[in-house]
Amino acid sequence: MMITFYDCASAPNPRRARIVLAEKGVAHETVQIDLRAGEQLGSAYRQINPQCTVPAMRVIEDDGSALVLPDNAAIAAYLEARFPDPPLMGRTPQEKAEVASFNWRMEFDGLMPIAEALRNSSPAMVDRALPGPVNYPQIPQLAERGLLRVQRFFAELNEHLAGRDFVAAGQMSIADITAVVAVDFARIVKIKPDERHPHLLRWRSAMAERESMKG
Ligand SMILES: N[C@@H](CCC(=O)N[C@@H](CS)C(=O)NCC(=O)O)C(=O)O
Repeated sequence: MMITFYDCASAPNPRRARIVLAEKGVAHETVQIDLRAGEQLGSAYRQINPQCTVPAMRVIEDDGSALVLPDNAAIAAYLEARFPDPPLMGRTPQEKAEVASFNWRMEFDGLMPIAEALRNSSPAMVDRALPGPVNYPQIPQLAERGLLRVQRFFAELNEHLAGRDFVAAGQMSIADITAVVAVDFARIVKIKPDERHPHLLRWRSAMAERESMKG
């Protein structure tokens, strides 16, 4: 089998898939897509991923069949099924449900408001308020709301992590990965955890010990 991973070293969403690959120790080749230069919208990449986003992954199976995974959800589901050890999406039905729920919350309450705050205010992203093949104008009020939601996300995550080592199901999972990526990416809108978030800071330091988190 051969895996080609379409990455952008500076972007948050590909980092999530990069960490999953590292946690599972999956061999792959990496191709960097230059988002600043708009390579994701060019015809070459569009043919690989019509959604014009990273991450994406191309898999050539041993029988020669090929498959393109166009987003984090597909990549995580595929890697978990193909390389079950270590599990990152829970083991039992209950754990799987809890991980899926928290992963979505980390995405919706964490990554999304950061993206809203950044993409609706940055002069470099005029008309690129959403990723993907269609241009959308910025809505400045969404940037303001995004900042409020990021603050709330930090406070809620901190409370949730009191007495817990992991975000969901008492084990390392994609919910921790999405949460780490969101917390780190919040720097781009000048929000960082501080003394108001002791539980979050403890969890983040423990996560920093993992080899997968270093990239
Ligand atoms: N839901 C997608 C979102 C991917 C996404 O938004 N990626 C951003 C980079 S972090 C992107 O490709 N942006 C391209 C653009 O801004 O044009 C996933 O998780 O894979």
